[in-house]
Amino acid sequence: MVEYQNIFSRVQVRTAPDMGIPLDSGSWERQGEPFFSYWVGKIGNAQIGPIYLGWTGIASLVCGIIAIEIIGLNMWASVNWDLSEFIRQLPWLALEPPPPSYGLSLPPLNEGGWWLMAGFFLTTAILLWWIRMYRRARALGMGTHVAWAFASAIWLYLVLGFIRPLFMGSWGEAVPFGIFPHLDWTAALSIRYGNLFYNPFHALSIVFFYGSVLLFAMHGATILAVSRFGGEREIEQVVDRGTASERAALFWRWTMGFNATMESIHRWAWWFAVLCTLTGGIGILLTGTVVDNWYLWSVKHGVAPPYPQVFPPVADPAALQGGLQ
Ligand code: 07D
Ligand code: 07D
Repeated sequence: MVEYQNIFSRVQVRTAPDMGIPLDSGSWERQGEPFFSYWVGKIGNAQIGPIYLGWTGIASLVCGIIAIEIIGLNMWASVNWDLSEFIRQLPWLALEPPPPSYGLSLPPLNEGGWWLMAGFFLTTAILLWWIRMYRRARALGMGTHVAWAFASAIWLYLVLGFIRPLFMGSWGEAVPFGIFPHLDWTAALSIRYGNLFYNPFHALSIVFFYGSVLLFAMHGATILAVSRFGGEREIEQVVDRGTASERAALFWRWTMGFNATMESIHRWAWWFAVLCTLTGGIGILLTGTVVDNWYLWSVKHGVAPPYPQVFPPVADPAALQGGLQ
């Protein structure tokens, strides 16, 4: 039976490299001499390249490299250009957004200007990459589902670093660049706005996040389990349900009474992934703009109980007779 517990790919196609379909005249040539790799073949297709660059791809890479360079050099400067300290402290180093006093104006470079510039180039890189994905899908006559799923992640990214700061009137609201610093920001935002757990959109985002993991595990495991019947040839199994998809369906109908189909499971996966960042972005956009304290909001709406009055109310000393006025 161990023979059928296949976790890593065991079949590798070795033939003349597949160059892909001919492209229309507006497109670039695909770049690079294709080659095969045994170890890459264990986790995916053994053929590497050719890659399609195109001008959106090149422009995106250039912008991405500029962004990383601005971030990296600023971090390096913050440890006085000491290379070993830069490497040692890298996870803690940051490029911070401007202080709140600058609002949405252009700050000096060393007070958030570099952050603004890095953000501009990173965002441009991400948007250009989105265009690239959309256009490559169209060039292949595919649907644009991947691009729209990516758009949902970009939505959350834009809310965090651009749209919400715009509504709040300050770049200082945005996320810093840095590995631990961006976690500190995440924790601080939650505390500042009364515990993000009480934000129903954060809860929804978690539902779809956990749900994506569960669905991915269920689907991946199911297909591996029926791959001895050709189950990984999913498309054939959609249009001509074979014994693999029959068994996969039956397994879930037996164990939980309901089953997705070979087609619908991919819609489940797509929607769960997309809704994670879609609901998340809504939750963050409401935070500080519409709702200032999610815990008090929950108390008001009967979701959370108020804290019991254990101690007598505290009087503000300044308001007492004889206090400083
Ligand atoms: C596995 C695909 C590959 C992608 C990887 C990430 C960079 C950044 C930059 C050194 C699943 C590549 C990372 C290019 C390098 C510098 C300056 C995707 C896979 C491997 N986070 N976050 C991480 C980003 C936010 C949070 C890790 C990005 C919000 C928590 C990595 C963004 C909030 C935890 C990272 C972003 C938040 C992390 C691993 C953008 C709320 C962790 C990511 C653009 C959502 C985890 C030390 C990963 C960790 C982690 C990147 C935004 C919270 C550095 C690029 C502001 C709680 N985040 N994050 O595997 O270990 O993703 O942190 O919005 O615990 Mg984050
Ligand atoms: C960040 C989308 C943008 C990414 C893009 C990718 C590159 C790199 C490199 C290829 C991740 C660009 C990529 C540039 C290219 C290479 C190599 C997606 C991003 C465009 N939370 N929380 C979430 C949980 C708490 C907080 C979501 C759990 C505390 C804040 C998720 C817990 C506090 C925010 C989630 C928990 C807090 C979130 C993120 C538990 C901290 C957000 C979904 C068990 C003390 C974000 C509405 C996601 C959000 C978010 C989970 C706890 C704060 C479901 C499980 C209470 C501020 N939290 N959280 O997909 O949307 O992110 O909130 O405790 O902003 Mg949370």
